[in-house]
Amino acid sequence: MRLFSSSASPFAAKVRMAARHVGIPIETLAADTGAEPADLLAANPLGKIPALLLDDGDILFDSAVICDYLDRRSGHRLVPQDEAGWLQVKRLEAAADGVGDAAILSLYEVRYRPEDKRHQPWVDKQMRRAFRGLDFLEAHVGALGPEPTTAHFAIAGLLGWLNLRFEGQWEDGRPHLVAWLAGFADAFPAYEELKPRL
Ligand SMILES: N[C@@H](CCC(=O)N[C@@H](CS)C(=O)NCC(=O)O)C(=O)O
Repeated sequence: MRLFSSSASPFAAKVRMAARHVGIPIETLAADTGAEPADLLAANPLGKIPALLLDDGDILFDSAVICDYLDRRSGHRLVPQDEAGWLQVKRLEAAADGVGDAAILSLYEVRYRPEDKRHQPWVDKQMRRAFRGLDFLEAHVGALGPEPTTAHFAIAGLLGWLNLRFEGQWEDGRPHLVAWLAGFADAFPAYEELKPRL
């Protein structure tokens, strides 16, 4: 299996960690989404990473669907199958993914738009969304158990990425998330190797 990926992506880090946890080997292929390379577009018509190319040529995206696939392949070691557990994990995974989606859009506004074309109210809206999502995670992360799930990997990927891109801007008022990440890194030593990095 090959994962179109980048070292900084929070979503790719989530998939890398989930695959490592369940012992499914994945070869990572660095993809420059800005260049829209043909092999990435063949694996994901949306041109985004992560995208997974299976050995039989089948393709999968996005990170939530790839993690669901890893969950199925691993005999459900990533998502609890009881309804309450499933709801909790999928809700927190979606919240973490949504925070990442919003914060990335605000970064892209700065990265890809000429200064005179930037629309600050739109950036502000994305950041309000991201911070509300972080507050939601702050309120609920303590209820996650010790056994790693897709929610753990989504939150850890997200916070690792925020430490790269928004250091000093997300931690205040969110002590549970800060402590949770430190605890996760202790409990899942591969985090240090697999977390987002520049
Ligand atoms: N919600 C998606 C988000 C994927 C995503 O936005 N990936 C970014 C990199 S972190 C990307 O491919 N950006 C390129 C683009 O939007 O053109 C997921 O969970 O996989």
